[in-house]
Amino acid sequence: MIPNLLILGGTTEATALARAVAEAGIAGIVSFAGRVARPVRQPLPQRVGGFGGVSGLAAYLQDQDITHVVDATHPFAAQMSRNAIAACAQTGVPLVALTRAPWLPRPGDAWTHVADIAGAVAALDHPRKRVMLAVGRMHLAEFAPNPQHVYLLRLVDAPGFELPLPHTEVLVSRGPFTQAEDEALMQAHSIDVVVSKNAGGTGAYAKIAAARALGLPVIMIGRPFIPVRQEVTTPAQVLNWVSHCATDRGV
Ligand code: 3Y8
Ligand code: NAP
Repeated sequence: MIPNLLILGGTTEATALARAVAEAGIAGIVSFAGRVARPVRQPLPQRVGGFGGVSGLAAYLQDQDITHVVDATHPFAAQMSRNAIAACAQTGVPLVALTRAPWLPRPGDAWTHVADIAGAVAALDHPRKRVMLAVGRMHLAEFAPNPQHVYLLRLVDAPGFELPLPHTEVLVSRGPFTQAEDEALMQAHSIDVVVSKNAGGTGAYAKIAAARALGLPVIMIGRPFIPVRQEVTTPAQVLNWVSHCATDRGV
């Protein structure tokens, strides 16, 4: 069987995997949801946009003769991951997830763990602070119940819509970021508290290290539940999986 991979992308690790797949001379395509204007260039062909739910993804796998699916999406992209599990179960196409461990607090960290975005909103229910809200654009409206704060928003693209918060400073910047940049940013904006998803990996960690260096508290949002699936943590493990796993279709 000649492998033909679908990589569900949108993370630093997915880009690194695409490079390893291209260098190994394996065919594949990287898929983006189309959340941002210009996804980072990939060393493989890429496609942008939803598949149309589980049925759309299952049809895509069959129409494109995909032999393996690698879910390298962000740990908060839970809907995509659930759809991949269902579509691969339906079609018999093998699935592996390329994941990254959650960050763990280190000495000097001042984290408040919350279960989800709503928990982060509840943790902000106090008088005005200067809040670095580095959770992207999609969930900003959920923070509207706490309009008293001054929010520093870091977004991949300019919002393109009326912001749901009255006091904001918007920084249009995509990662990966560095600790030095994030320390300077937090000092320049006199940040009191940082709100972060527990993304794991390296591309978003800069703000966590910067907060620790500056002695700032972090409201850390835990990951959504994703049903069990096979998981690996490096591109080499993905390539090994591809070379060793036969498809149920026996091709
Ligand atoms: C569209 C594809 C690479 C990938 C880079 C990683 C690192 C930089 C840090 C902060 C946190 C945040 C956000 C973030 C990071 C990497 C990685 C990561 C966080 C791109 C990308 C796409 C997206 C979508 C975007 C979300 C948003 C989340 C910004 C590409 C750049 C906050 C997540 O405007 C929007 O609608 C943005 C939406 C989903 C979360 C949200 O809820 O708003 N990522 N990010 C993917 C697609 O269309 O399928 O252009 O490269 C990828 C990256 N973003 O190869 O260099 O691996 O995590 N992305 C979070 O972690 O909290 C920023 O500011 O400190
Ligand atoms: P999500 O909520 O899990 O998915 C919602 C829908 O978006 C999916 O059902 C699917 O639509 C479409 N979709 C998501 N990822 C896709 C992909 N890689 N290729 C094609 N369609 C995709 O996803 P999300 O949280 O919005 O994340 C979207 C993308 O941004 C993902 O690629 C993810 O890796 C990246 N990202 C997200 C975050 C984050 O914090 N959520 C952070 C960094 C990067 P259909 O049902 O129509 O197929």
